[in-house]
Amino acid sequence: MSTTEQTFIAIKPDGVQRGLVGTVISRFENRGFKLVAIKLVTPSKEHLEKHYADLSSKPFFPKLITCNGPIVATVWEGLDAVKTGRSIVGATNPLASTPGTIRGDYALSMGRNVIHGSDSVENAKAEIENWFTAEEIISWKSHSEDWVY
Ligand code: RTP
Repeated sequence: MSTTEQTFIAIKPDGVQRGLVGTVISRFENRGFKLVAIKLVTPSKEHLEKHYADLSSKPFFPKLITCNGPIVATVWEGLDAVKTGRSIVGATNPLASTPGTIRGDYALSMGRNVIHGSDSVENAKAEIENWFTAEEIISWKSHSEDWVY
């Protein structure tokens, strides 16, 4: 069953450095999702450790939690935002990411894959809480919604 959801999408340091912030935002706007939170942030190691806690046993974890520049943290809202968001993001490994997805169009390596997207509604909730306060999530009426749905 389709439900209205929120998902956490972050443009990673490589995406920011490459000037892909506008491109990523456009992809989500164009699909019909509503932006409800956004900020540029240079995360601490502790913040990244919390975000990637489920990957703490992986050999690449130390690299993952080493901050090498600002990221753009965003929250998007809409029908099936988590699953559809993941399909806009594309597969983790650029060898498997389909052209037309963000990673399929812009990424060539696992460590520099431009973007993060929540992979479940439960993780989206936890990630949104990790990156934003409740006051930073803006509830607003988009007039285009009536034409998307
Ligand atoms: P993300 O969390 O960034 O959206 O990525 P994901 O769900 O598609 O993939 P996940 O397994 O959660 O991995 C998180 C990030 O870790 C890096 N990674 N490197 N073998 C490797 O070197 C490796 N595997 C994963 C990637 O940057 C991946 O996005």
